[in-house]
Amino acid sequence: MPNAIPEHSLDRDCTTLARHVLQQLQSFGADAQDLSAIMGRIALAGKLIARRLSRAGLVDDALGFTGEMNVQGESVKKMDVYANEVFISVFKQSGLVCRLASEEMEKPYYIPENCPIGRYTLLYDPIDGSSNVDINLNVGSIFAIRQQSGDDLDGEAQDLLQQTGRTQIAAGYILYGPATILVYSLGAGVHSFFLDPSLGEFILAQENIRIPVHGPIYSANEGNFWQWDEAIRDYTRYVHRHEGYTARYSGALVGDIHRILTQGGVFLYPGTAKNPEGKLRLLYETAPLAFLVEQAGGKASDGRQSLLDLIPGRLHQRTPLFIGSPEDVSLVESFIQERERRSS
Ligand code: P6P
Repeated sequence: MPNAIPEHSLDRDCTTLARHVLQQLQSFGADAQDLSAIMGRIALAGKLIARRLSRAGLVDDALGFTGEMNVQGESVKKMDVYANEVFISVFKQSGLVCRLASEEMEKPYYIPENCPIGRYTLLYDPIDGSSNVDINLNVGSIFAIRQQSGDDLDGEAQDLLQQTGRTQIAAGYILYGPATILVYSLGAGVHSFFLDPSLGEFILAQENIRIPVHGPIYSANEGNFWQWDEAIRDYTRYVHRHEGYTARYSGALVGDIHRILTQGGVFLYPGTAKNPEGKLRLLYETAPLAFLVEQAGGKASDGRQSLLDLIPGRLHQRTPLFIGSPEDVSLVESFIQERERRSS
């Protein structure tokens, strides 16, 4: 009997995230199973957060501010707290990770049970772009997985402050938009999954995503124009004056990055005179995204060097971010180099 359902669509529907991880690693060994299970937990966190976001307007106490300030000095949204707790809850009893380091927590959360040394650390921004939550615009979660090294006896996670982003084992994001999608890399290409609510599964959509070498989009908060270095103002004037560029900026990093990953261009969050390090955090925002974008053939720098070569001095260290198509990131860097040449 001819196939009632095209073979490929059935096979695709069976390519869940957990299965894809094992395919990627070409192994069914213990480490591969652990990573597959970790990604499955991250997917579960994404489903729980997506469900909360879809009902937020109907659930008491889901929206608005808690009245607290986080370690970043930012007002905390109720959804930030909820999403942070979701990641803790899905990993607490998993036996898969030892520590969770989050934008929302001053210090890492240590899993209470006895955790074998050398296991994994989850670094995450539970809700990135939370200013969009109350107005029903897209937000995201950003995650990275690293191997714990050393014994961390003092509970300060010092090993995280001795490694570059190239030690990340996996990284990615979940974008909560009209559809909920998960984009990740284990270091062998970038792959996307769509959440099928009818199945409750993230199903493979695209493998080996490649970012265009150049694209029309530049994504920056031009409200900061007069706080930027002259080099970034030079770049901005350039794209204003040349055909073929268009500005897109959502106020939520994950959505802006996903647009650039798909259509090409560059996202900029430069430092300013007041905050030379910029706003975005290295360990759980810019390094995971740099890992992912470089895996897709893109580029990510702090304006002078690859973001993946930076070693954080503090858990919540911030970095300037220029990320996207290689030609567009290099163009921004060329304006920085030109200004430095002139001033030397
Ligand atoms: P600004 C959200 O608060 C965030 O961390 C990123 O998601 C976003 O790209 C950036 O900050 C927006 O910052 O200063 O433009 O509001």
